[in-house]
This record gives sequence, structure tokens and C-alpha cells, in this order.
Amino acid sequence: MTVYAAPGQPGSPATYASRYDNWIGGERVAPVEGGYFENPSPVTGEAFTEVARSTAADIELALDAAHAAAPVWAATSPADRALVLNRVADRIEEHIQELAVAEVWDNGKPIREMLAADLPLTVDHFRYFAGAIRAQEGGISQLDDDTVAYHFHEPLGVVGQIIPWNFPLLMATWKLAPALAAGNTVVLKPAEQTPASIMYLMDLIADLLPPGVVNVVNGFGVEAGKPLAASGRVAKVAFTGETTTGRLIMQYASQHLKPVTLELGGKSPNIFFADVAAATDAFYDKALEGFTMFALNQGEVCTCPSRALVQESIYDRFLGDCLERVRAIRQGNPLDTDTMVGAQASNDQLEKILSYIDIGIQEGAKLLTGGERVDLGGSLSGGYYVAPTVFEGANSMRIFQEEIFGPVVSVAPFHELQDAVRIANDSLYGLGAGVWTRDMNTAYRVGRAVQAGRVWTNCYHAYPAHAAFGGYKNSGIGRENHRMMLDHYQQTKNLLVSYSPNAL
Ligand code: TXE
Repeated sequence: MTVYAAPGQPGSPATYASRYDNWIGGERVAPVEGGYFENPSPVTGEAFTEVARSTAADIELALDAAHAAAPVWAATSPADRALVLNRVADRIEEHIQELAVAEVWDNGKPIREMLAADLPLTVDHFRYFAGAIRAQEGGISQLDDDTVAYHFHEPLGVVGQIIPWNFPLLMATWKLAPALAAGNTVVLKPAEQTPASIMYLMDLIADLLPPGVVNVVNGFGVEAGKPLAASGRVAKVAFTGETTTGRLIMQYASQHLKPVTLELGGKSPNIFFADVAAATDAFYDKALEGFTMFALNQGEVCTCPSRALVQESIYDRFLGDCLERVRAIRQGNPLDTDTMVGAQASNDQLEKILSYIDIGIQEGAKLLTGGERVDLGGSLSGGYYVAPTVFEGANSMRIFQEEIFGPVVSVAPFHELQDAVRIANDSLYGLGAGVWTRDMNTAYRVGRAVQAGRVWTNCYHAYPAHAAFGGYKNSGIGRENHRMMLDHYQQTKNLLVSYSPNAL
């Protein structure tokens, strides 16, 4: 067990400044209207820094810088762009503990996840797109003996990116790496709940990026996010957040006919077939672990497996074993490497989760464990901690239908494969799903029938850079990760050439 010291404390690898401005044109730029807002740490509930509260004027400044940098960056060779991305990856890797502590303090998540997942994935993502852009090829179609169609990839230009607070550094990376690799310059708006670790990163990589290639403007959704998404000076808007906000983003972008990619909410089903109980102990154990994944990152994951469907013949035994496993989850100081579940990212989110727990109880769901705010005592008393919570109920209930975005899972039994698929698809969302079975025929049939962009089979919450990620239905438009993501950040130029010496 290691307990890292909080930023600024003796022995801590990280130190936050007391104030963060915007990052525009390769330097810190104060907000035009001079406003700042306080940024609390979810670990303690205490403010630790203040951050620029930007408006449309700051977005314009950032767009000026991004446009000034765009022609040079677009003309930079893929090999040289890849070099920059690889250097960014190396720098993050060199400062992994520092960034881990910084983000834990800003977001509340456990440090072991930062060290084992978020940051290694961040590093790998930059490296993956550095490789992908070098390997990208255009296409040539021979239309007849004299006529050839060439297809070239071109950057879109300046893109706007708006991200949420659940994985601040990783979400910034999912957006930045493909956009930069493809030759675009960026104006990025972090979530107002977690701006600090991204500003920390910008300081760390300042010398690696040509000025204006990445610009970060802080602030609130309507004040700073809307002018970015609505601007006629962005060629595309990429957004991750709530489904209702995604609808607004699409409306804003439609004014200038700009393409959007939207990664939105989810209510992902995790389906356990009876044969997991007859499998080896190791596999059964893995399935139990798969059930507990609803609490990973405090449930603040768009693919949180927040509905568990268990085949009725193993229901009692499996659920009993799952509950034992859930009660053993270690919740505590997020800076302690033994902690598995930390703090919710904001007080608003804490209250939203608690209100859904009330809704579940009122609509007659059975609370099997958890269901309360946790007071960890001492300096952590003001932090935003919620106990991992398991409800039993029916899929028609609000706690099965609406995104809670907390460590809450709602469980129901199913009879046979068709029931599992029907219940799984009885949702407005379609982002992720899980299937647990030793029968690969069942896994395949369920995997193809469930309406979700990603279906994990006998695993969950893996996010490799080279697997496509994105939603069906109300969970979004477009994909992230995988080299196909480059297409979302590029324009296709077709040259259709006749080499015929003859007149038409
Ligand atoms: O999301 P928002 P919030 C879900 C989750 C959560 C709920 C609310 O259920 O409880 O959404 O979270 C910016 N124009 N998810 O309110 O508002 C905002 O500043 C332009 C799921 O934080 O969508 C932030 O940067 N931008 C999700 C970003 O949008 C606007 C992750 C996300 O904030 C804007 C987060 C506007 N009008 C929340 N309004 C996931 N799928 O991963 C807000 N923003």
C-alpha cells in the first residue's frame, strides 16, 4: 500500500498553481472578461485552484490562434506529426505519477486506475495515432485505360472539441490524438468540473507542440462550449457528454452545416448465462469480477454496466456471490493504491446519484447493498463518496432506463437467450454491453443481436486504441478510437484525371 501525498503537500509528485488561465497560441492567456471559478477537489470537497471562466471572446482568440497554425500543421508531414505525438506520449510516460496524482485530485478517481489504466491508455493512444497516420494510404481507382480517380486525405482545418469530466486526460487524448494526427488544429473545452489536470498537462507538454496547434479554453457549457460548437470558424465539432447536450451541439453545428461526432450516454446491459456457474472456478471468478465493473471509476463511465441480467437458473447463487464481492470493494482515499472506488467527480453528481437511489426505492426496487453516501472521516469528510449499490427490480423502472452515472447497478433475471436480448434492447441507449458464457454460439448470437456499438464477451471495460468505440441509438453518432477515427477528422479530395489524348 502506498498513499501519495496530495498536490502541493511535502513529498507529493504534483503541485498545482493557484490559478489557471486559458492555453492559447502556446501561452497562458487570461480570460478577456477577467472571470474565474473555483475548482474543488472531490477528494475533500475543498477548492484547490481557480480557473478561467471564459466567454465567446476567448473562444474567438483561441480560434484565431488555431487558424493561424492550421496551414503549417496541415503541411507538416505525417512523419513529423507522428514524431510530435510520440514525444507527447513519452513526456506523459515520464511524468506518470505526477499526472496521476494531479488527476486524482481533480476528479476523485482511485490512483491505481490512473496508473494502471487511464495514463497507460493515454500514452498508447498518442502512439497508436502516430503510427496510424504514417500507415494511412490514399486510394486510386482506374476507371478505364485513360481515366484515373485519385483519393487524397486532407485535414478538415480547425476543429472544436468538448469533453466531460469522467476521464479528463483520457477523453482529451481520445479527441486530440486522431485530430492532430490527421493534420487539424484544435480548440478544446474541458469540463468545468475537471479543468485542472488538463491544464497541468498543457504546462508539461508546452515545448512539444507548435503554438496554436492545441488551444484549451476553460469555462462552462453555455458560456464557452456553445460559442465553440456554434462557430462558423470550426470545421467540425466532437463532443462527449449527456445525450440532451449532444442534441444541442448538433443544433448549434447545423447552423453552419458542420459535421459532429457525439459520444453520449448509456445504460449498458451485462448479461450472465447459466453456464458460467458450471465453468471452472477461475472463469466463475472472472464473471463475478465482471459484475463488479459497474463500480469502476465510481460508475462514471458512459459504458458503465449499469443493468445486470442474470439467467434465472443461477440467479440466487450468482447474485449472492456478487453481493459478497461488491461488499468487499475497498472504498477509501483515492490517493491510496489499495483503494478501488474513490469519490464522485462533483457535488452535483453525488446529489444526482443519491436522488436516483431514492427513486429506485420509491418505485419498489429492492436495495440489496449500499444505497448511501459514505463519510470517510477526517479531511475526507467533505468528499463525494457513494457506496457501491445494487438494486433488484424490473427493466421498466427508471433506475433501469435512465443513466445514473454512479456506482449503482440494477439487476433482473431472464429466462432464455431471446428474453435477455429483448430486455437488453429495451433501452433508448446502445453504447456498450457484456456477455458472459462459455458457449461461443450463444456469445456470438447475443453479441450480434444486442443493439450496442461495443459488446464485450467474457470481459468488460477494456478500451484499446485499436478497437472502434461508439454508440447506437441515443448513445451517439460516429466512432472513436481505431484508425477509422481518422476519417472523422479528414476530408476526401478526389482528383478525376483523364490521360486520354483524344477529344471528348
Ligand atoms: O454533462 P454535459 P454534465 C451524463 C451523466 C451525467 C450527466 C450530466 O449521466 O450525470 O451527463 O453531466 C459541456 N453547449 N454524462 O452536466 O452537460 C460541458 O461544459 C456546449 C455522460 O456534466 O453534457 C462539458 O464540457 N457545451 C457522459 C461537456 O459539455 C456544453 C460524460 C459535458 O457536459 C453545453 C459526462 C452547451 N449547451 C456526463 N452544456 C459520457 N457519455 O461519457 C454543457 N456543455
